[in-house]
Amino acid sequence: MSGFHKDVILKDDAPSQLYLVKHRDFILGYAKNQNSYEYVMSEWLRTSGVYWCLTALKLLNDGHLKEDDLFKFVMSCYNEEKGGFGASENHDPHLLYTLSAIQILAMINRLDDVDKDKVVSYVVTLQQTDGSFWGDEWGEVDTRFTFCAFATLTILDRLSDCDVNKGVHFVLRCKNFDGAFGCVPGSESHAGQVFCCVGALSIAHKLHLLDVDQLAWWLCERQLPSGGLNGRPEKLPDVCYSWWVLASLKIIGRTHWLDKPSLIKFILASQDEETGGFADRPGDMVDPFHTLFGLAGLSLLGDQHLAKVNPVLCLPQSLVDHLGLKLETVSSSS
Ligand code: GRG
Repeated sequence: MSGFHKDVILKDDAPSQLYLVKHRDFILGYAKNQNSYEYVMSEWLRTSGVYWCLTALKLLNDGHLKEDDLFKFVMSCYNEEKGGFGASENHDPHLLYTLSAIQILAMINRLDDVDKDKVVSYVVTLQQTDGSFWGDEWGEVDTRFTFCAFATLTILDRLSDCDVNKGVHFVLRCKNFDGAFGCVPGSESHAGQVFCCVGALSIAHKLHLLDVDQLAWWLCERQLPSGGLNGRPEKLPDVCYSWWVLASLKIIGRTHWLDKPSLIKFILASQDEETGGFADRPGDMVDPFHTLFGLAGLSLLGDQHLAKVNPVLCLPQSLVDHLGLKLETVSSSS
């Protein structure tokens, strides 16, 4: 603990260089070892797990995963009747996994092999009269699902098939007195939800509706003396917020308000120098989720060894450019 914050103390001998090859081997080993405890226990989120692994490899400029196998896997999760994708074969479709599936198909250049009209229809029928989106037919509402819907539709070049203005209106109702956003109107501000709301507004080209400086202030307050970022006040730092917080700041043009060198130090200290991979914080177990968001955070911080990442879609910037996707950002100011 340090000062008045919940925090961690970085050890003097914590990793301080980026272990590129070890991270590649960690991700490839994770994908290959289908009998491991971790692999079996992650069936309920596999489509997202595959997206984290594939994106991590792309940021590492590595092309080792077999794209035909990935395509077969993604299509095995497709529900032809409903038009959405589930986490694994025979799992119910959900917007979370539909976005991951579409992100994977975009990365392996197979978007034309999916019935776009059906996927679009699955997404837009989940929009409610107040503009919010259900995650699936069971009716949970969350700003994560607005982001997933907007992102899926924009990758398919079909954003205008939903009611964008109503979606934006719902997002703005989730803004709190502190300038940040929660899951639903009136719920606690959280950096993950801020990312989803700022990302949705970027896709909709409505960033002018934000109070950028107030939001940037709240996001910068997430940085702790260790250099790491937390997701809300009085919580421990976690490498994944190097994505949710930093990407939000990137979209609103305020990354220079953070102490970048100390954030880089915290992210690097969260690597496992023996096995490869990143953990939520130094000394914990590594996993593909934190590995992607550690690498993506370092990419946003300008690491020259990594491919550039798009701050809204968390896809390689080269792919976003190739698809011609136009996502709004605010230019940096003092
Ligand atoms: C990756 C482009 C892209 C999109 C996915 C699903 C989604 C869209 C975004 C999720 C955003 C989110 C809510 C992230 C937070 C994840 C997380 C670590 C939650 C943990 O919450 P708590 O309360 O942890 O357990 P804290 O850190 O508050 O203690």
